[in-house]
Amino acid sequence: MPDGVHGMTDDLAGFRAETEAQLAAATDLRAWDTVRVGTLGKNGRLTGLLKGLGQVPAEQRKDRGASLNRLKGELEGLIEARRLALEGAALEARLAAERLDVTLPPRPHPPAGAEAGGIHPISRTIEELTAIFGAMGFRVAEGPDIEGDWYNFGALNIPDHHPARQDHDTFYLPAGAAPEGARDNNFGRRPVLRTHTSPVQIRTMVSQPPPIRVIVPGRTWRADHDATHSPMFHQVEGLVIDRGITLGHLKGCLIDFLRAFFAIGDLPVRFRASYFPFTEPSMEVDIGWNRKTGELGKGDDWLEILGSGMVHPRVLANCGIDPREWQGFAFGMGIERITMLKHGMPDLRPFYESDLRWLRHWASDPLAPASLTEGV
Ligand code: 2U9
Repeated sequence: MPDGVHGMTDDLAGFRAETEAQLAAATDLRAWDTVRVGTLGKNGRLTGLLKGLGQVPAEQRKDRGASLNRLKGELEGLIEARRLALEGAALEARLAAERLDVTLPPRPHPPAGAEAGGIHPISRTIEELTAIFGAMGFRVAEGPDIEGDWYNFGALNIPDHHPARQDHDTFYLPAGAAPEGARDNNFGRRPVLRTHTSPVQIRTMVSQPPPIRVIVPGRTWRADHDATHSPMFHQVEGLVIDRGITLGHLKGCLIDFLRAFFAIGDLPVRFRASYFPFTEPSMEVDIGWNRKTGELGKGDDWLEILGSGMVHPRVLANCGIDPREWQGFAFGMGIERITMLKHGMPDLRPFYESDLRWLRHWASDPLAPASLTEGV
């Protein structure tokens, strides 16, 4: 039988040495895998030798088989050892490259030569509202600026003849201007720029079962422009729906909120009967202040700060919620207004004028967001 065919001239020690050299030359796991497959794989060199065993003359087969099996064990050991070595080296290299020196001093903020960005006072107030109401278990809900008539008015029990419906208050848009999602329930009327954030509470009630606790900060739109009114302004509204909710819950919640927001622990708060189509009874809420000095919490004058009430049973029914089982309260206030009062800002217009001097003066630190533990 010619040599070579049965591998008799294969120098197993040479094969081992060659494989060892190939492994040593494989400096990453890809190269290592090529060696592994070339040796132990289906068409690998060792596999080929084992397959050829059947053609080895019977008297040599036992010795040859034993040698090959020993070699196989050795090669498997060498290959595995190389894998461990390469993986270990890769890990070491990563650890060295990604090393963090935790003893370094913090980088200066802002970086040298750059101006720090700041949080706009409207955004800051929204952060504070979220921190205060968040601690009471409220979540933030959002919705579209372009609304359907039913969400903005109809569902809220605002009748057709209500002044808020008239063109001089409301920005109407051409039919078809509403984006996907706000086109439903227009009742064939023109889309509107939402005049309050209340349609978001309607969307919340329609889409999820009670209990509900949400606040809704966001942009609102009314055709009105002077020192204290802007055609675009921000509101925050709140809604609580649960079993057995009373005026007592409303009062406790709003008194706690006002004292936290204005950071005056004994801020006087007064509730005064009022009227809104979507709440019954309705109450306007005043805080104590000094009209002459503008100081909050002291003095004998009252300042109206927000509106509130128990959600009208018809509004609950409009949203498919049974008012005999569920009750709730709601409130609403202007974000610019409470921001101006808190900081003693005299004019509303600079909020939107992008005057860098004003922004630098009123911005707050982006690295120190509002939190109850810091005091808001
Ligand atoms: C639903 C049910 C009831 C929200 C409310 C007020 C009273 C209110 C104004 C304050 C100043 C708006 O920015 S402002 O002009 N808001 O007085 N808002 S109760 O009542 C709701 C809302 C949604 C479903």
